[in-house]
Amino acid sequence: MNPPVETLQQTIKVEDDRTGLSLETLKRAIADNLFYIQGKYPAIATKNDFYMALAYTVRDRLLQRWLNTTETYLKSKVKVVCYLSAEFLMGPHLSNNLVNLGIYDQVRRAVEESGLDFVELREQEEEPGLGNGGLGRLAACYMDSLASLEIPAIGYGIRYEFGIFDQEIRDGWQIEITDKWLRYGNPWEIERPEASIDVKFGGYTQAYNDENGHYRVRWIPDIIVKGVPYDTPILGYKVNTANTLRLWKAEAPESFEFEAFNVGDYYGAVNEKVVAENITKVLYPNDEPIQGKQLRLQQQYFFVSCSLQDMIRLHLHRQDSLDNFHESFAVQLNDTHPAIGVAELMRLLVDEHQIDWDRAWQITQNTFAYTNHTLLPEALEKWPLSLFGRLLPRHLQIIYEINQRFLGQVRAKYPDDHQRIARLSLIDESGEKYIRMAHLASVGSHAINGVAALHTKLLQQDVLRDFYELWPEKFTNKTNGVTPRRWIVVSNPKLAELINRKIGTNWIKHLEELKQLEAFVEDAEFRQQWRQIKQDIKRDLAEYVKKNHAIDINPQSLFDVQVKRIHEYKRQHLNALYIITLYNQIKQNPNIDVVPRTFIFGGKAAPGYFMAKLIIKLINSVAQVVNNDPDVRERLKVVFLPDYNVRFGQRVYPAADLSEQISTAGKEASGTGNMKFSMNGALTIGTLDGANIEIREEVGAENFFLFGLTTPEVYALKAKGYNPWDYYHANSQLKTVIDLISSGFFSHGDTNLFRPLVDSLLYHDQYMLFADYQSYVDCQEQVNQAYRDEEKWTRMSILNAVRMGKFSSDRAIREYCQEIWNAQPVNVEMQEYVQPKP
Ligand code: OX2
Repeated sequence: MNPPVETLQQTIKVEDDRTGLSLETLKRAIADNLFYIQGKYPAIATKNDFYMALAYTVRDRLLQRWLNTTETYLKSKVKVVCYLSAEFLMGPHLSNNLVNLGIYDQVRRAVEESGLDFVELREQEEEPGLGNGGLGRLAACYMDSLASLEIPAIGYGIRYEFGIFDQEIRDGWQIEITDKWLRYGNPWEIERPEASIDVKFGGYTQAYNDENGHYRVRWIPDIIVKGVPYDTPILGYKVNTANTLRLWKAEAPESFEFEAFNVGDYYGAVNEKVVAENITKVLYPNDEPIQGKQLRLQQQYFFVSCSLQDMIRLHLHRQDSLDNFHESFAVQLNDTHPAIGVAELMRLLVDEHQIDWDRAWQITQNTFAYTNHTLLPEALEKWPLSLFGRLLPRHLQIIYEINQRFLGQVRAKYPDDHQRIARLSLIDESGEKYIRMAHLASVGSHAINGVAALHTKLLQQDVLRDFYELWPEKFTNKTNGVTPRRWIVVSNPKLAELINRKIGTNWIKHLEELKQLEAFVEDAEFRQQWRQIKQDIKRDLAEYVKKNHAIDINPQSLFDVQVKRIHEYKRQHLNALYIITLYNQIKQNPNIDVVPRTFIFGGKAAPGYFMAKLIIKLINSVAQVVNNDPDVRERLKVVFLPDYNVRFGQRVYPAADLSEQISTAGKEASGTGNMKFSMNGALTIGTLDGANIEIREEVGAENFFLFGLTTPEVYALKAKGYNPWDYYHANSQLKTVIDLISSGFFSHGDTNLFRPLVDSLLYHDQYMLFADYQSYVDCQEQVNQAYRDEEKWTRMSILNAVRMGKFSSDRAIREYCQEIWNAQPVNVEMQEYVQPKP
């Protein structure tokens, strides 16, 4: 037992190197950390050493808030939101923490007065790329908003040793390089081995009667893996709240090694360790599920089990009974990756805490809520029953039990509707048997949401239609949002400063207040300032591209940007078709008056996604021809910038004039890049898909370049029988473009290179590029006309940015809190640091 607190602790005032904010103190702290943590003095320190010294200096200044926050939550019985996500794409921490602490300028000065280059140090940080794209980045924006709104929250996920691969482009092709983000250490995390948790895998189950004669099941596993938590503070903007991101690393439990060692199987013991540690080695680099990969299911179960056991421990620390677990925690499932949590919580409650099934089920349903992020049928997760049963035998039994009771309910409501029952079942029995994870999530949750209005509607009508008919009250829409802290204040400080001068700083936490700036749209001086900022940032980007990629781009040209994962439904190749169209126009008439444009692409392709990789190759091949043709005379430039990530996003969104959001209607659940561009004053060319629809509603149809089929039109055309050849034959411009690719013009005469891509368009065109082609080209012409009128364009740009209030992640999180989680803000009081007596 620990001795009473009073005898151990005394309060001391700390205005020292560890927390002080004066210039002198900050400078001393950096020097001190360099010496005592990095073990270096300036003469021999690397840039990274200086970065680490700086990072620790900043971390020291948020620890007090972090500890106070944790303590506040432990002491009171407030409800804590637990965001379960296999991905958290946090981006660099340093700048964000400086902004949220409100000490950016002060620390920058201290660094500079120490004779160091602040920007150079800032760029040293390795970004934790623990996500693939939108889904992981959404989790990161939501963590920022939860903390900024002072909502108690924990983000639970996986500490992958290798995050998303680094992308290089060689000879126009994507090459994947392993991401060794932990190589030089991670100053933002703290390992908490004392809070480790055991997770079981494999083996078999045994029925038995307990001392009261109740029927029970125990699980005798094959192996046990230890989950070690690594905690990172997530500070809110100018508040005391610092929530925790808790990521689990898999290790072998020492006891196992020891046993094996005793029986002489030393190598076997070491191998066990290797197998265990493999679980959190690498992030699967797909934005679609990897069907049937055992390691992936192990990852999912591993982090979910650790997290739920952790919650139960925290709960029992605050009270005696698990009966009101759902009043302690609201658990959000970020897509189906953590959906196994439904069965795991049932197992923990029923098997390990002897709660009866019905009560456990009530608790479980009241605890979970499920967010769906995609309608693509190939992206709906399902696990082969055989694999599942081998790895998680007890969970399979529990899922059968859940299913039996659930289908009983369905039968009562729809007697004899066997097809409906088969469609709703948690088990797909149409061929090889599968567990349908979206069904498990839907049955085990009290709320189900899509991520944009259209997406939620389509969920209700299509993918989850039967569930919607059963429980319409469970469904709500939660349109995505992004954090204005990172996506304006951190990434676009010049714009933030202009806004601050006009309307103060309230907008940073109340984005809808940007509306006040509409009053300045007719102010010529303001428009000039607005333009100048965009111009300066474009010049910065041009310099960066020159320095890092040795390509000249013209900062006066229209910056047309498409950055996102490479996927056929996102239609980067439609953009490429337009570039070739423009190129052909110039070749036919070299003196044609075109608006100079720089086409900027960025994005990674899943390593096994052949067509996506071929699209990258096509873009680079077109770039090579267009950029080197003297007839083009620098009027068109095409650049594919390698290794698109959060950091590069921060550079490119503020520099964009035009944002490409051109997915086939009905395919992009929401999109979040679309919001980041618009907030930074880019205009959108887009389809009526995902959140584009709502963005257009907010900014006004006259400030949005709309083209393409609507979702009902897409469905109708598909139903009628879509034939891409009709478009090919009817549209000579389109035919010329396709023929040029086929001819080998962009591939040094190789007519085979792009054949798979061309054939897939001509023979299938699943994503209907040909149907939207002419509408896209015409719309791009409207973009050109608008860009020629500088004042008009600036007005449109301003109106886009200032009408984006709805798309703050603060709005989204407020809605989740009110309509799904029933979570309230909690004020964290700053206490003085309490140090143990010597
Ligand atoms: C993405 C969706 O594709 C995107 O439209 C959405 O904005 C984002 O999630 C955040 O909601 N994996 N990534 C996504 O869905 C899945 C599955």
